[in-house]
Amino acid sequence: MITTCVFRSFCSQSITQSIPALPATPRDVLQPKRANYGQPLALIPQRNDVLTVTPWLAPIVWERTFDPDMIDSAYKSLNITIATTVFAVGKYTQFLQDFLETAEKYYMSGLRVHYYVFTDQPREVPRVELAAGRKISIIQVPKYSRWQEISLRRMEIIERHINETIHREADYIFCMDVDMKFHDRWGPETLGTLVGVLHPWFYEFTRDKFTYERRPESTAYIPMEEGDFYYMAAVFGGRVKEVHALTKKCHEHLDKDKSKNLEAIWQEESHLNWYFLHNKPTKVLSPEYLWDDQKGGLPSEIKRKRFSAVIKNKEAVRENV
Ligand code: 4YA
Ligand code: UDP
Ligand code: MN
Repeated sequence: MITTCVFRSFCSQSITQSIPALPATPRDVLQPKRANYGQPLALIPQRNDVLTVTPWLAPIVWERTFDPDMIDSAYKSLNITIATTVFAVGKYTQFLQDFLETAEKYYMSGLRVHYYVFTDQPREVPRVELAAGRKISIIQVPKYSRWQEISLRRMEIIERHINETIHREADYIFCMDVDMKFHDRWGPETLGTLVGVLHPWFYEFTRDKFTYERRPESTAYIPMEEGDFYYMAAVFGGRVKEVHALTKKCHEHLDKDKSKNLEAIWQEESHLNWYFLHNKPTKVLSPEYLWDDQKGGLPSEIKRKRFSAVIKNKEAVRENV
């Protein structure tokens, strides 16, 4: 009988021979240590006021979409290191103290964090007491004369530094602006293969209002009828390998544009938005993770302000304005 034949030929191979050994993925399969948490109810959404998953099924992280204790207990045992890059060039060294002190209070508490501070003035890096398992490396970088260039050159400097050292020293990486402060928990719920953050001013708008690069000559060009979200370049991250690919591609595109005397409207942020349109983030962070103190009171959808841009006097801190 035909059915028997098919059955026999299938069973004659041993399962272990026919399936090649698969790599373990301990960072995607979480093993929380505690069992007594609130049950996720399939018919009750945690949030009914915001989008919590993208059309490509990446979670959008908002308060109440995750259980912080469960996340903490799952990540604690993994022994991972999170590289965190921050640039403080020229007068921006003044932001380091608050950035680092508040990070020690709220950022990835209990986990290994390796800060990489890129500066033209290593002596201006404040000594901040770090919790166990956390350290700082200081890397000297040149001071470009225009603030736009200081900002956009971060892509190639991060690319190079991942190649040189970070790839051996960390599992995940976040790249952050320095004119920022932490105000509340920023934990391992933010870790993912490729992570972008919604811009605090643009998440309420439709794509035609996004300040993408609109000149077709630029490699960062996004047509009016395309685009998912407007991501802010003040924070991006992911697995080290993925962020290396991101910075490499953005660097290539920045160079290509430069050779045609083009600079995208929002420099590296325009290129980041192009990259995320074509390489979808596997996790998106809500504006809780990138707020702007200039916006005043928190709207009802922002339940917690975790990290925000400090109000700065641009004329006083930037090189050429
Ligand atoms: C930056 O945001 C800063 O220069 C701003 O001071 C602020 O901290 C912001 O980030 C969060 O279009 C009173 C209206 C202010 C609107 C600010 C809009 C700017 O949006 C741009 C893209 C870039 O992302 C800038 O970096 C961002 O400004
Ligand atoms: N930056 C710097 N020195 C400068 C200008 C920029 O170190 O003179 C770095 C710093 O990390 C800063 C980031 O580049 O946070 C982006 O610039 P900025 O924060 O001024 O941009 P904005 O967030 O205002 O658009
Ligand atoms: Mn900034």
